[in-house]
Amino acid sequence: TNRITTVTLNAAIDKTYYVPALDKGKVTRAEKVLSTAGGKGLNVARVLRQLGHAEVTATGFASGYNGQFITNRVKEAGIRSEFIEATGESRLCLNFIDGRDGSSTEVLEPGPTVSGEQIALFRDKLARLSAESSLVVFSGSLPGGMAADAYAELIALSRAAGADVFLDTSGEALVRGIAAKPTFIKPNEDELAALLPEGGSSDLRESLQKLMGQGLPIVVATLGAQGAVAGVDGRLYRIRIPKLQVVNTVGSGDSFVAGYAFAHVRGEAPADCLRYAAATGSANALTQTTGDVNLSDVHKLLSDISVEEWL
Ligand code: TA6
Repeated sequence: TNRITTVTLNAAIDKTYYVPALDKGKVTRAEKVLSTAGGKGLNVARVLRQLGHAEVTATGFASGYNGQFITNRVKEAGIRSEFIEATGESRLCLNFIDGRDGSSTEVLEPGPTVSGEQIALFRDKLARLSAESSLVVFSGSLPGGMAADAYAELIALSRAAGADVFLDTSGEALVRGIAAKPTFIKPNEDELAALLPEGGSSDLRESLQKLMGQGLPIVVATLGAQGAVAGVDGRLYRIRIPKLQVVNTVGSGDSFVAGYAFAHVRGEAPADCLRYAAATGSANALTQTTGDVNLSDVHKLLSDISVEEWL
């Protein structure tokens, strides 16, 4: 089976507000509001479907009326919905796009705390879903109630069930999660340094090499308009993207992960996975909706992206 399962432990309704101007202490009226099923893993799941991956399952915690909105949207997108209901209401994540310069300002709610009983139910579900998946992608922050090393434990569980594992998170959850040696991580530039015991170096190449040396096969650092740098199976790569007519960059990191996963499960070479990932991440920035790509944009972008070995 080529099923990909994405894990969103703190699912959200992502709301994007297009406002003429966002000024602190002032009233502004939104011109347009877009609502989607969010939290990083759900963006990955949706974009995988848009790329044409048929078998996608989404799991994690979703709660209350907001949880119902989220799971309805998931099903409408052709994704198998396997969420555990937690207590309370799933969170809202707000993104205000300022009409003057197109900049994004995000406000993310903490979301509900999960109980030990709910975590146990989730573990059982994850074990079952992992056994029928070739890849499990863990994305986003941990909800209240889950320990900082939760990802390490869940990764081990998915691995034991036979699935390959990607991890895209930040902070302490990432620092502790990498102990379980996920196949793919995507730290930002600051996190790269924080992941190395000696505080790392300012040299990106050295940081990537050290992390690969720790047994992490694929390490990618995305650099916004500058593209990305990556270490894959012992080799370093530099990825450059074209200048984009940016509309909404929120979810571009998740779209990058979806693109990489899509090519990776098809056995593509590292440079091709990186090119497909960068095209998918870039395509997301061209649409108004968070975690949303047009396949035609992805295909057009592919030829404008350069992937070179970084010698
Ligand atoms: O990557 C963007 C985004 O997925 C938003 O859509 C929003 O839901 C947020 O990240 C959530 O991030 P978190 O790490 O808290 O799960």
